[in-house]
Amino acid sequence: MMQADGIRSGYVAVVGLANSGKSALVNALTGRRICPSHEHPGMTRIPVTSILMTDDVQICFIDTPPLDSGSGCLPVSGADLYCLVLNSNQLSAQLDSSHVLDFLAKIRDVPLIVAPSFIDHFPASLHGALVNQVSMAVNSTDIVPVCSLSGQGVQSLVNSVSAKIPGRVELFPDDCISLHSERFLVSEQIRYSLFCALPPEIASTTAVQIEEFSIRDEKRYVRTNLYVARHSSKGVVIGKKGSMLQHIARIASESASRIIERPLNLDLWVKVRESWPENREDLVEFGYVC
Ligand SMILES: Nc1nc2c(ncn2[C@@H]2O[C@H](COP(=O)(O)OP(=O)(O)OP(=O)(O)O)[C@@H](O)[C@H]2O)c(=O)[nH]1
Ligand SMILES: [Mg+2]
Repeated sequence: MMQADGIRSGYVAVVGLANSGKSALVNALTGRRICPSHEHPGMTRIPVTSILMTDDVQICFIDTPPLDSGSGCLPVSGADLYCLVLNSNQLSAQLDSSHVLDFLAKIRDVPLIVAPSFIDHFPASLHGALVNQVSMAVNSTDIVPVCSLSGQGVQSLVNSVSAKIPGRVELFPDDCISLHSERFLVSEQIRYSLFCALPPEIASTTAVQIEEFSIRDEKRYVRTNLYVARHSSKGVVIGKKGSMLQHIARIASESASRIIERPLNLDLWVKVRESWPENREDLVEFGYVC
């Protein structure tokens, strides 16, 4: 049902197994690279929102941690719609996965759209077969194959999602791009830059903690501590004469300043918090668990 002002709004949780392409898809759907997307599995550790505003709908997409990483609970409750992303390269295995089957059993009456991703790995003549395979396994008539890198299928998916968005009034101001603070969005881009620059075993055990988030000389000044879990990692993160740290800062500044639309002065400091990934208090402090 359409409201008087013509805008309908809703929440769409984008779910799937690790590395199925959820974050890349949310970025393609909204046209903003708010969600860190990387080949390292488990890149998304907590739900991240990114909002799409069109002439008639406002959709808050919620990128979620992998179904196979968590507690077995629904990744997000209260969504108006779920979009299940399945990697087409492993379609049979993903459809048979106990995590996917558990998820499908739990969502009950919430509408579902399935988006087989990575269709660029298949000739167009096989895309129909992918859709058929999904339709035989999943109780959904909305199956939209996508490639997030080229954008193929993304507008069709926006159309399918829009058609299922409820008749609720506009939830957020027109210029709202995410429900998170700028500070959080910047810290996620710093975390992403670690994966781009460092070996995965060091990136995944380096926590990001912003100490100061202020404006200096019309730039966003961000002083950040990077906590490594071992003394031996500190030198790797700093690099020869600070070269690695500069490389990390360059990647993070470029991606973060695009999101917050302001130049960034990123001041990175490397500290050691021995074995923090094994310490629950540290995990809570760094935002990895609630
Ligand atoms: N070729 C191709 N690559 C893709 C596609 N979608 C995502 N990728 C790449 O696959 C990798 C994983 O994508 P993500 O979007 O980070 O996957 P994810 O499901 O969010 O992963 P987790 O956060 O670990 O659960 C990244 O390197 C993406 O660039 C696609 O449709 N085609
Ligand atoms: Mg992700």
